[in-house]
Amino acid sequence: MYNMLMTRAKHNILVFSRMAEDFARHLERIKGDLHIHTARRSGDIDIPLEEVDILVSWLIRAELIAKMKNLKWIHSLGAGVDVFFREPESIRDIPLTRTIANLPALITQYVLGHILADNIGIEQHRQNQLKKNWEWLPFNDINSKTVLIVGTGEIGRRIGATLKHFDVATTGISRSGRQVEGIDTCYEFSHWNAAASWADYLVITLPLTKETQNLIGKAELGAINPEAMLINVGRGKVIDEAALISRLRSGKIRKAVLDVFHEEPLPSDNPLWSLPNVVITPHVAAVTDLKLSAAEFAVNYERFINGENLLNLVDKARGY
Ligand code: NDP
Ligand code: OXD
Repeated sequence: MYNMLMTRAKHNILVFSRMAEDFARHLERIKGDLHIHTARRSGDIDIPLEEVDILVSWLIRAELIAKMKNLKWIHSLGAGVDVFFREPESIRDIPLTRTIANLPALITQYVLGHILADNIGIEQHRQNQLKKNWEWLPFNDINSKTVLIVGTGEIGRRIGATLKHFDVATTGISRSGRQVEGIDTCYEFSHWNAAASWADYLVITLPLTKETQNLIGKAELGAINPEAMLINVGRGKVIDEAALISRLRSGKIRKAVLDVFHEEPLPSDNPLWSLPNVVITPHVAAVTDLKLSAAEFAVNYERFINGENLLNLVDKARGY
């Protein structure tokens, strides 16, 4: 609970983002004594940093946050909050919330799109068309496939629940291994080998934390069913990228759809660009809808001024 007297006062909100003005426009509906400042880069900030009460951002340097000495709340404009934990001392004991909004729905469409396209063989049919090649390709009902969802949080659960409409068998892996709605059976990561060797599609939706960095290493990649397609929409650094390249090159993993990478933008000399069995997208599996996200923020702002617990709070100890 927050101190009512303190939180009833005027609040300076700094929206620091390349979409700052668009997001701030939606905040104008919020009633109350709040002053919204927007900045796309540090040079644009028009308020002394120690006067910022609430920071709304996603990609921001720790040194800037460290100078906001009176910060009372940080809200991430993205679902992944790993950037804030690069230098955790900068966020101190300040509550950190994150955006959910449209992200699980959108990322589900991305994942489903790629799974269905692969299962139907859209790319092979297109290649055949270009060669005027009338070739019958097998097209099995997706309900005969198994999808392993690694990370059964907001995004993983939504993907699982949507796959259920196609009667797909789903397995989940999470830190706790707790059973969740929308996924048939969930396990802890210690069951990776069995689950990965069984799956036709593996969907990684893990956050990047100290524990998940390189969690899927050479041995774990080695356990994946060679016929499987791997989709990574979580964070690039949860997979050992060099080991992944080697497995893909030797065909020991059939195909990968990658939206996130160790380094973004993906450097032009990264071998992933030219592997024929890799589909690369530039971290677009889900993009925050600013109106929905502002509405989510507005609900939390009301809770903030009423001294209530904030929603979508990040657990600082776990880092997600
Ligand atoms: P949640 O916090 O809701 O869920 C995270 C899941 O990961 C939980 O199931 C958690 O387990 C599991 N997990 C955490 N640590 C481990 C571990 N060490 N071993 C196994 N499982 C673990 O996150 P969201 O679903 O909302 O988002 C997931 C990630 O997706 C974000 O952090 C972000 O990186 C990424 N993302 C990518 C986008 C894109 O455009 N590509 C867009 C939006 C998000 P448990 O349930 O036991 O706590
Ligand atoms: C992310 C996001 O965390 O886009 O990647 O929200």
